[in-house]
This record gives sequence, C-alpha cells and structure tokens, in this order.
Amino acid sequence: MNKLPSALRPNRITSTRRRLALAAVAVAVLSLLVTSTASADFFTPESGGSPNADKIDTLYKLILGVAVVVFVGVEGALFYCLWKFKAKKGAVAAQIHGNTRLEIGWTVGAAVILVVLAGFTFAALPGIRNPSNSGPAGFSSANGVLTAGVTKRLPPNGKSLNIEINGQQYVWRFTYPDATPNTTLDNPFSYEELVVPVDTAVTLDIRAQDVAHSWWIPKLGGKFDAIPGYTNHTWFKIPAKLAGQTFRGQCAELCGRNHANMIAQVHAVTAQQFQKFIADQKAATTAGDKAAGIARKAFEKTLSTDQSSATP
Ligand SMILES: [Cu+2]
Repeated sequence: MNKLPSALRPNRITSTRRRLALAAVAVAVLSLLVTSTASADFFTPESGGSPNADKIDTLYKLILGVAVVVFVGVEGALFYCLWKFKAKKGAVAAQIHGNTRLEIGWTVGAAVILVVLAGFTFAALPGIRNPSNSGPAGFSSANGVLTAGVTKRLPPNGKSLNIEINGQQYVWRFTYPDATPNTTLDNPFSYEELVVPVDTAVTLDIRAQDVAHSWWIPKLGGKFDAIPGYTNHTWFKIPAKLAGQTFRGQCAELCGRNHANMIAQVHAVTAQQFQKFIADQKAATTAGDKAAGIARKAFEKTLSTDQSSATP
C-alpha cells in the first residue's frame, strides 16, 4: 500500500492548521493589548481631565491586572490539563478523593485576592468621591464660590463652584451661581456646553425635569443619573494646563427618540475668561429680557388699537 509521509497525513495537517489558527488569535489579542496608546481608552476608563477620573482609571487598572493574572492562571491550568491528560486508548483516569492542602490553598488564595482588591478599592474611594480644594489658578470671586449645603461632599475648605445641571428631552441646561444664592431664576445659564474655570473644584447638582437621563463626560469622572425629583452630586477639577480644552460626552440613559442628539461638552477656560463668560451671559440675558419687554409692549399696543377700531 502506498503510504503518505507522516507530515502529510490528514490528522497532522489538521493539527498544524489548528495551531496556526490559535497563534493568529493570540497575535491579534496581543497586538491589541500592546498598542496601548490606541487601545488605552478601549480597555480601561477614559481619564486625564480630573483627579477623580484618574483615580477611577488607576483603580480599574489595578483590578484588571489582578484579574488578568487569575484568568491566565486558571485558563493556563485548564488548557495544560486538556493537553496533558487528553483521551488515550485504554487509559484509566486516576481516582482522587480530596486534597486537603490544595483545597485550603485555593480557598485562602481566593480570600486573599478579595481582601487585596477590597483594600485597594477602599483606599482609592475617598479621592474619587470627595472633591479637592481649588488651586491657585482657580476661580475665586466671592460671587462664584459658594459654601454649599450639608448633604453633598465638599472640598476640605468647604468652597466650590456649584453648578446645576438639568437634563431635559433632549438637551442639558447648566445654571451658574450668582450673588443671590436663594433663587436661580436670574442666574446665568447655558445649554449643551458647560463652561468652567480650570484648577477650580466644580461641584455639580444633577437633576432632570422630564424623564431619567445620565450625565457622563468620561474624561472627567464617573457617570451620574439625572432623575426627576432627585438630586445627584459629583465633582471635577480640571488641571490648569488643560485650559482651552473641550471634554465631550453624551446622555448615557436612553431617554427618548432624540437621545442620540443629547450631547454634552465641558469647555475649560482660565478664571479670567470664565468671569468674562459669566458677564457676557448676564448681558445677553438682560438684552433678551429688554427686547422681549419692547416686543410685548408693541404687541399690547397693537391689541388695544385693534380693539378700539373694532368698537362700533
Ligand atoms: Cu437624555
């Protein structure tokens, strides 16, 4: 009988193909992991715009590192066993009943991993949840910096620039503080783009006026729900060197048919530029009010003329 050389036998070819396929998958995964600049924000949270976002990122990477070690260890042992103890003709599996040392080992090992992860998390949490003080380049006008209520977290010195964020189908409204803290009716405001001074502890009161929305600018920290009838709080502090940058985000809760258009952006400016922005917004509101007043008077006049000419 004509025998094929061993390298060309069908089962050899299949196993070579399988190895090549596995190698290709491994190369693809490794190259994705290695191109860290391109994939940094794909595998781990975005950061760089605020200290709380940076701490979330660090914590995530630490936990990811531990998880990768565990994953490689478990999957490695699994694949090693599959290969080492694969089915052979006539082989009889050894019957093992318990291994006290091994069982204690993996129970204690798993517990230690959980304790380490909990330790890292509790150590990082205060820096994520508690705002830090504004820096020297921050905004510090007496009008803008408020000492806010007792329910939300404030910087150690109790001062922050407090901004109200209101989610509405399908736009974000931002209300800035002014000299009259008890009413926000005549405060400066903007839609879609929130302008903030750098190096300033900015605290946010997040609300919604119709349905549930979600405030999320990834580079500035975590995601916060905007729920009607409830106020959520978070904060950020953009480093002074990032003045001029814009951080983009989007409503992260499906809130209706135009949800995809509900974009949000935070534009960082210097303290002086912020002061000018607030003055400009106030001037624009005053001018708008004046124009509306004139139009109203003109309309009322037309109405009264119409009525008098209609009277027989
Ligand atoms: Cu929304």
